[in-house]
Amino acid sequence: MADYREMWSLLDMDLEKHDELCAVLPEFYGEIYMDQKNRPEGMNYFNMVVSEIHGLRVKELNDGKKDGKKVVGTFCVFVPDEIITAAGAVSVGLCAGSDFWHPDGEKIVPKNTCPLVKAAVGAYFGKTCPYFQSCNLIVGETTCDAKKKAWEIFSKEIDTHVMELPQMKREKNERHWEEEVALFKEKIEEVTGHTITEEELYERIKLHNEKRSVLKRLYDFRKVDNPPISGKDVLLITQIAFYDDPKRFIEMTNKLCDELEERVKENSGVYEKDAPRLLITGTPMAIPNWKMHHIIETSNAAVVAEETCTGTKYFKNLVSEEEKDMEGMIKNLASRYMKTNCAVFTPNKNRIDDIINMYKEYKADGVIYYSLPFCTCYAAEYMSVKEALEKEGIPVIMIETGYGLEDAGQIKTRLEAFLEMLDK
Ligand code: BJ8
Repeated sequence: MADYREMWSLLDMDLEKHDELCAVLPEFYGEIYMDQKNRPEGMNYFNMVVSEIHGLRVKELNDGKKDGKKVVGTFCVFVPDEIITAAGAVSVGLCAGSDFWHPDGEKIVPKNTCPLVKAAVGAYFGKTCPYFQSCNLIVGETTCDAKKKAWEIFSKEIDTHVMELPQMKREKNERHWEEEVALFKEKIEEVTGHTITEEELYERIKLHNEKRSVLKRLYDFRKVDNPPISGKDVLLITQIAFYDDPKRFIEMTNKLCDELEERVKENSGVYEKDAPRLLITGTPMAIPNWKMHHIIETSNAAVVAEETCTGTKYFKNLVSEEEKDMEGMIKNLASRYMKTNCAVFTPNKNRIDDIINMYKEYKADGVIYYSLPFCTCYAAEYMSVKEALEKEGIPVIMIETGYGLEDAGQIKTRLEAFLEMLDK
């Protein structure tokens, strides 16, 4: 990575502490990613993005800011990127996936807070994340309790807008969500000083649909008998989708998909023959949380899909392109986002259907129910998911784990026992 110290210093970052993070990431990434066999060439672009994670993209954001562009940080797949980008602003995902940020987070939130929230709080207040430092606005949502309280903490320091996400999906809740999406548009217009036109919003709806479609194209390659790309690589690409420039991301992912198409024709895969195929469901895996995938894929098994927000929840369902008037587009946006089956909803039966359908579609042999510690909604939902999967004869195991590697050996042992009992 080039020298960005001047930029980081202008962003008021804690340079010394940030150096510690920069010193460990390349080795960590190298161990997890660069040793994979038969990796597609197209992954070179994503390697470059990671190597420049706190450099090039942050520079792009800050160059844009000099031209008046605003940066908006988000934490949940319910926040409509279309509205942010239609106003000429840039959207970046801020969920944090490393325990590097926990000590700073624990100075502010209780130790027994979900690792994702604790890391985000630590990244902001420890001044070690240039994305946070670049934001003009952050957008929260009323999803889980940990996040709701985090918005109150952030709002003392930075302009914070909270979208009130209903916890049920009745018709009145859908109407309420539509109002929230309209209010969000007003807030974005206020922050950017730009009134979004119908043409601008329509163009952005098409662009983000295109991004969803390219991710779907990528995930479809994992359905074949001999997948041409690892689960670890696909997870990385999805994580990058949250902060890369959307047009460039679409172009580079399509390029990779062209290569994967050729690989499928040549039957060139990345796993051992007959490797057990696993579907992961549960809490999101923010970058650089690659722990579960790494344990699975170094245990001679394959991750063939993720029913998570850093998986299919991010791109499933397109926004209807039928309406071109503002009211119709807001309605269509609200309706698409409300189809996301997050465990904060009650009831949340559709998530179970999604898991069963994906198990069949991706020809999985078993399901890993992944939960971050202290995430009550996902942990509690395990009981009903397990019951439904068992009825269908689908093997499932729950693994609750945080970001630290201290329990990696124990997880590997449990996983190996689970793999042995799969019908392979
Ligand atoms: S739509 S999953 S991105 S809320 S893991 S912080 S729920 S205690 S991240 Fe999420 Fe939106 Fe739902 Fe997806 Fe809370 Fe649980 Fe932590 Fe979580």
